[in-house]
Amino acid sequence: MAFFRSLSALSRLRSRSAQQSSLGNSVRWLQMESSSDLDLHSQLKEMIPEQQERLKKLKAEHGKVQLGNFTTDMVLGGMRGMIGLLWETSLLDPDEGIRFRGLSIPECQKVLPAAKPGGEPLPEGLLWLLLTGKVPNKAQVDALSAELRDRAQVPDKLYKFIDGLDVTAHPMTQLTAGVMFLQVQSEFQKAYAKGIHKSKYWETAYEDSLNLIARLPALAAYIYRRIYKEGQFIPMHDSLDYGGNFAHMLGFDNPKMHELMRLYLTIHSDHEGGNVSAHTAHLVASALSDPYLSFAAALNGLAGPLHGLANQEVLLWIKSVVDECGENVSTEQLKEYIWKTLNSGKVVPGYGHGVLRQTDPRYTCQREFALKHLPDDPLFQLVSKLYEVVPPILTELGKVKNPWPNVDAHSGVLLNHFGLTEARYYTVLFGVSRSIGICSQLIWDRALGLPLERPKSVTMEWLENYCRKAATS
Ligand code: NMX
Ligand code: MLT
Repeated sequence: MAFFRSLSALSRLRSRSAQQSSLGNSVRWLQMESSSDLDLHSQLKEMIPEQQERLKKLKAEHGKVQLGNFTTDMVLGGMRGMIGLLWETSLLDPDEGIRFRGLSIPECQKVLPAAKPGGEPLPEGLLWLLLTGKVPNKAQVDALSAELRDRAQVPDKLYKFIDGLDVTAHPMTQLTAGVMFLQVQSEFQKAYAKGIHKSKYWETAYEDSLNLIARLPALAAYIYRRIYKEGQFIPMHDSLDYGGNFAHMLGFDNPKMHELMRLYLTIHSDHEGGNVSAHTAHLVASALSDPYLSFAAALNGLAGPLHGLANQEVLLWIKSVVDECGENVSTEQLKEYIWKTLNSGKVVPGYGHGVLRQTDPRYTCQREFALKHLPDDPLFQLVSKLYEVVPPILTELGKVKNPWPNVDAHSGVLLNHFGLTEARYYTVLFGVSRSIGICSQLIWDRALGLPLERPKSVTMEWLENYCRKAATS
């Protein structure tokens, strides 16, 4: 019997390593289970010295290797394409889209543990993957779910503080203010004030990060219920996973909405380091500002309409199409509406990207979710129609580098379908998810001792003189 058990364990391992080789080589698989295997902190502690050595070797052996030239266009054009940051948790390919520690979204959907067989990945599993580069098993993810629930308590004073804000304040403003309120709990800040050695920074950054990730759903749900549900609050469930619990506290207990929330929180978590929110957090954290300060800064960037707020703008724009043309809008009417938007000097929200040059795989997996769970939803059908009509028009404009939809083009109609109709709230969901990626990298920033970020800036006069000299030499 024992022999058969070990045979089947062996074949499980074999099929895992076969999967591993086809899934990219930065991911490792966990194969043993002891109590320390269930503990994320112990796993990290074990990995850190090895990664510190790796960075040291990279600097010593390849520190002077050129990574490319940069041009005046890049300096004037928002640093597109300039490599300038180390970001370990994910990498974005312009055509393929995001890979989390080497794994694409469909691969994550396949290998990360789900709440039930065949379901969407649990965001706790993604957190584990981003932090360690290893695919966790279900027991590890369950342990992390329980740990996050244990850390989720927020002081009542937080709610009183939020109540002191104008209820009409944008939900993102309330979220950022709430994060700043929680900053007094920063263990990193306390340890730094006591003069802790720099080799120990990551430990308290880890504490703050896990506490912050754990506490955000309660804060975010409070803001939602305060603004839209007459302040009738729903306490945390004592056994649900992170995504399920968040949906529950918001007031949504349809199992499909729980699945949507798990998928949503997984796919919005990280998009390499150069996007506005991640880069902001990385920059602020490089001054040794604690995770709360750094993440609050990131949220302020996410609240901009060219970044995270685009998810709000998309649903409002789609609803304005319906208001003006009805749900059964014809292709001709749709084209006219898009041109009207463009001719009034606005962007078509949810389309285009600073890096991507194809349809965002985050869009595609949301489309697959819609095809499975809400194929007849009229707004989903409108989103599908836009996919056919918008790209040729943006291409015709002649200046748009990527005419394809991004993550925000799809998320609103899914939430709207399950009753979360308040578009102004959508960026808060993005923010809760983004904490997972930003905090994971921030812990590594501290573990690797990454330095203060301080690029060089120049004036137009400096550039003019430099370019003149370059032309004559
Ligand atoms: N609608 C109209 N014009 C656009 C669009 C669009 N969707 N996308 C790009 N353009 C314009 C852009 O405004 C710029 O015009 P101008 O030269 O007059 O300033 C020109 O095309 C070239 O821009 P790109 O180089 O293609 O794009 P860039 O990297 O500068 O900006 C975005 C990327 C995402 C800011 C831009 O595509 C956009 O504004 N999209 C709509 C807003 C949106 O969906 N943002 C969400 C991005 C994802 N996220 O969650 O963060
Ligand atoms: C993101 O998820 O951060 C956005 O797609 C923007 C970006 O990557 O620049």
